[in-house]
Amino acid sequence: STRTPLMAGNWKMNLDWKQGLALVEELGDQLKGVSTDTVEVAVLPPFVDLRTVQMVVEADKLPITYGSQDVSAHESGAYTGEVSGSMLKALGATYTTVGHSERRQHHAETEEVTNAKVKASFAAGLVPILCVGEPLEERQAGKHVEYTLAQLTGGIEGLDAEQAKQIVIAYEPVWAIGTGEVATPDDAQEVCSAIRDALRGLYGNEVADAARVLYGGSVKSSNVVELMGKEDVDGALVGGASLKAEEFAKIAGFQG
Ligand code: G2H
Repeated sequence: STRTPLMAGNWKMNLDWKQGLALVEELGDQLKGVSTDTVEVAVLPPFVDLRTVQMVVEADKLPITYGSQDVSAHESGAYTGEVSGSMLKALGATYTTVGHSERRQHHAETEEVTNAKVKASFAAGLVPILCVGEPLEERQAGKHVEYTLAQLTGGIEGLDAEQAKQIVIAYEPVWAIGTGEVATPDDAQEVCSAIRDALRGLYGNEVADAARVLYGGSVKSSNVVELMGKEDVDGALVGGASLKAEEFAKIAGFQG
């Protein structure tokens, strides 16, 4: 396919700014051994680390893009504690994660909020990485595709074709997150291809062939090659394994 693979490191609530600085510098070093012409490497640090990441990436001209783990649904104003898309854009961010299952679970983010955040991202010139994926019960009941597609269509509602083309969808089955239990490559392919088919049905071939669909959930250097071998898996959203520069660079260098 013509889609450039994306390996995005979701640091979650880890690393203070000094540790984040050390990690991004080390990642820059480690990536010297990786052909970054054919893969895009991104980091998604906590808000308070973003300025540091920006400075290192710009100063050292690192082949790393970056973004946030969340964004406000609102543009600006009296929303104490929130961070807007335009603030992130001003830091040079390319992406923002939206609707991660940890946001849905622990911060009660609804489908409506997720959709509003997706729209706020585009309005600010950011590309949302929309996370979708089923909990264990839905998987056991065989309803994982249905459940995930409902999150997808709810999350992208109202987008135009240009936006849908740019969006990144991350399929993260909740039972595989941070548990060490990775979905099999076939499990990942089944849902990633269903996501692409849904985009095809809604927006047509051009959008479906351009939009990147990632897999997330316990991705490591030891399982990334197999996952990336699947036709509709265009990259990975990596949590735990993105906190070690050497390991994350290995994941980014999956093509050898
Ligand atoms: C899933 C993933 C990154 P981990 O949340 O978003 O984390 O790789 O630690 O399972």
